[in-house]
Amino acid sequence: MATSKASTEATNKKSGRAYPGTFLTLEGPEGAGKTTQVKLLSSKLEALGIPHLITRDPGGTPLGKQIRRILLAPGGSVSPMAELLLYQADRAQHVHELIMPALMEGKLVICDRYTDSTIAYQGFGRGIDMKIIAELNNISTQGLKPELTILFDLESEKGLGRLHPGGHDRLEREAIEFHHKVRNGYLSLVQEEPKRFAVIDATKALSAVQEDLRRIILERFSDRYQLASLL
Ligand code: Z5A
Repeated sequence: MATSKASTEATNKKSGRAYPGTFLTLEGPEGAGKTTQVKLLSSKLEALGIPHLITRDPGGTPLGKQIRRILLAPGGSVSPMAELLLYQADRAQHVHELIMPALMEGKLVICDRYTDSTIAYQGFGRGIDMKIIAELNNISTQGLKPELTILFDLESEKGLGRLHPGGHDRLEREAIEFHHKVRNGYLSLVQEEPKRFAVIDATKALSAVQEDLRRIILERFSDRYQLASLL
């Protein structure tokens, strides 16, 4: 969907954002069900003709797919700082190549994981200095922040239990203490920024979680997109 410069500027003045689109991110510990839910949501948005982009971090671009392979390969040796920088390299490319252009076209952009994952996993999980993470998050995204972040919350044991025993990738195979720190990290982010976050109880049945997700999107963005039939 092409958007003229004049209409973009008009939308910007009205919304106060630097782009006419809407940026929403999904977060959560392992096995929370984000990927499953976003697929269900995408078919509905498609059916309603809502201009949207569903993407994921890491791995949203061709370069990101290569970085993702390195990051998640089981048994690979990646130091905490190298890991942090690889996630940021993926994100810099992702924002530049995919996310920002889609926002400039007025799309509803839904990204499965973003900067909060880095705070939760590399910050709370690995213990890297939060100031370094905040600075790198800001550089890699050119300051682009999500308007709304939906946290799919569940206990680490429950999420990991949904994956096959021992986990598939390098991060899933971390000790349970690491996963506890990640989950608690997310919960403290919600406390710090209650207006940006919405929390879904990810232990509910698939259909109930999907309904919660749609309801939140409908309530927040029906003034921008034709979402009346989303539920
Ligand atoms: N990471 C990081 O460290 N730093 C960063 O900055 C970023 C990421 C951006 C990305 O891997 C990894 O990188 C991730 C964080 C880290 N950690 N790991 N590993 P990914 O993209 O492959 O993984 P993920 O986002 O964590 O996906 P996931 O763990 O597979 O979770 P999910 O997408 O939330 O869940 P799902 O695949 O939709 O569902 C998992 C299973 O549960 C599946 O069998 C479903 O059928 C089942 N499921 C889903 N919902 C339900 C309900 N409601 N009830 C019962 N069963 C369910």
